[in-house]
Amino acid sequence: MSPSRVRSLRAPWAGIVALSGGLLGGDFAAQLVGNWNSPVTSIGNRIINHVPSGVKSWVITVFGGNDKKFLIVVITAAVLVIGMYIGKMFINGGVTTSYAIIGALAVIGSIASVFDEQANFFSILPSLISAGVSVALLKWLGRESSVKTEGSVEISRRDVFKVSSVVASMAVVSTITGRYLKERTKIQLDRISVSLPKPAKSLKATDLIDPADSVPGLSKLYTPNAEFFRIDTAIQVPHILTSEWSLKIDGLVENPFEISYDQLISRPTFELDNTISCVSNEVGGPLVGNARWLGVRLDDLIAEARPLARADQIMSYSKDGFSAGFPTAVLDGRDAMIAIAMNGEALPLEHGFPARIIVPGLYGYVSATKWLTHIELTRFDKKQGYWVPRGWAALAPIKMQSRIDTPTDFSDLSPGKMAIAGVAWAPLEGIEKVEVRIDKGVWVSAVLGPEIANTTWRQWWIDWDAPVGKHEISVRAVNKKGVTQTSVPASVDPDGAQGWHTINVESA
Ligand SMILES: Nc1nc2c(c(=O)[nH]1)N[C@H]1C(S)=C(S)[C@@H](COP(=O)(O)O)O[C@H]1N2
Ligand SMILES: [Mo]
Repeated sequence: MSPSRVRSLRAPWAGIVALSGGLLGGDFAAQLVGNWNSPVTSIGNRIINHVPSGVKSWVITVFGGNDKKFLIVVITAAVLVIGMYIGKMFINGGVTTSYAIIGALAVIGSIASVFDEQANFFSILPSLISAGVSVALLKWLGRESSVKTEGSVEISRRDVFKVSSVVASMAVVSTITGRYLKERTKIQLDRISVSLPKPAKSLKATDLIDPADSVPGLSKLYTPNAEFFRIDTAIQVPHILTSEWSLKIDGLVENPFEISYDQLISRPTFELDNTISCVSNEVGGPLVGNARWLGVRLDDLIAEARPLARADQIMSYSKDGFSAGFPTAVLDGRDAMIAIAMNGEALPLEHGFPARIIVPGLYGYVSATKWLTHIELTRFDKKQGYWVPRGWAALAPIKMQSRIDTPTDFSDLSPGKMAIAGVAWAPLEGIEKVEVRIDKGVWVSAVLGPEIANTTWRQWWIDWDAPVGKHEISVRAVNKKGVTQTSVPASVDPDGAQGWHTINVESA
């Protein structure tokens, strides 16, 4: 092709790139927001609903089940034609006209979108985003053209190439996220369609009076799933369908076996109130939460595999390659489980759907494998869990801790009556007493919230009439064996933080 011929192709191509880039932008926004549709879909929907039935049946007879695809082909063709026209306009100096055409398309898309199901005022945003992106791309293409003398815009070959590459990458990204979101929706549907088994052993209803309802700032007794801390190495949450899930138990056992999700949940289940904490939780930190878990006994399952005497470690693996190991001796009758539900719902995707391990008294990194797929009986001198070679302890029981939730560190208060309140945990022993000390005075016993289990945290509070001035507040717990939480500080590394949570506040 001659150079001038190539140049004359630049105009329509630029228009097509700008217009399709815009549509991709709108489509991307729609993918991210559940009840938005991409402008193409909205316009397609209106066409499908309004096309005369004669035309519709003609399309169906000619294109059969591909009528939707036919519509997409028609719309794509329209985009090409309009894009070419916009490009020509733009280059020939009709910059305003080309923007006006894009604006008109945005109006059509917006009107189409408000007739979509579940539409609201914001449903027009994808169309507006599309128009915005298209205009921005055109501006970019024309940016080097020092004002359109004699009505023509210069577009450099380099810019056409750049903008085309950007739009092509947008297409790739949008396809990948589109696929990811579609898959995620599939797993979400699977999750909400799980019918949770009735536990053979039920705990009391969780609707007891929660002191957090009357003490502002105090942690709720049960941490809602949506507020539960999340710690994992997964860049993307693994997607596992219950129908495709299975758990293999093998290694140093006489009877290795594998069970499906249905087999798992048809075993006897039980409920467990249990607080889990991350070893990386600083004194006073947020990486701790309490939930009612539903699951299957882990010791029973392991016993069925008949471990060999030389196995001293239970190593669990997740679908994404994470692993965690703890001593076989930990299964001493405590309620360790393969959990399938959390606070009355199937495990949230972020918390390990369809199944994870929960072991009372152990930090998450040695026990609480999410997206569990494999348990191996092994030896500590043979295998290490994910975090152990990275400098964390092989054995990691949760340390006794107490935390001041309110007031918060460094806060400015108004003098007067308020509550000092928080939570304390000491699995498996349970919390006997929590004491608070203000300005290095005497330790005062706090009121304790409901005791639901020794494996959970306990809420505590005292009333305080804050005088004007600066104050230091500390808290410490005592477990049911009479052991007082140590004042000796330790950092989280290698086996968990310790020391008293102390905060400084000022009331003025
Ligand atoms: N698959 C997998 N499971 C995992 C982890 C992980 O990185 N991957 N992190 C563990 C750690 S370190 C903690 S503290 C807990 C946190 O559980 P949560 O995210 O449900 O609060 O999950 C554990 N289970
Ligand atoms: Mo953790």
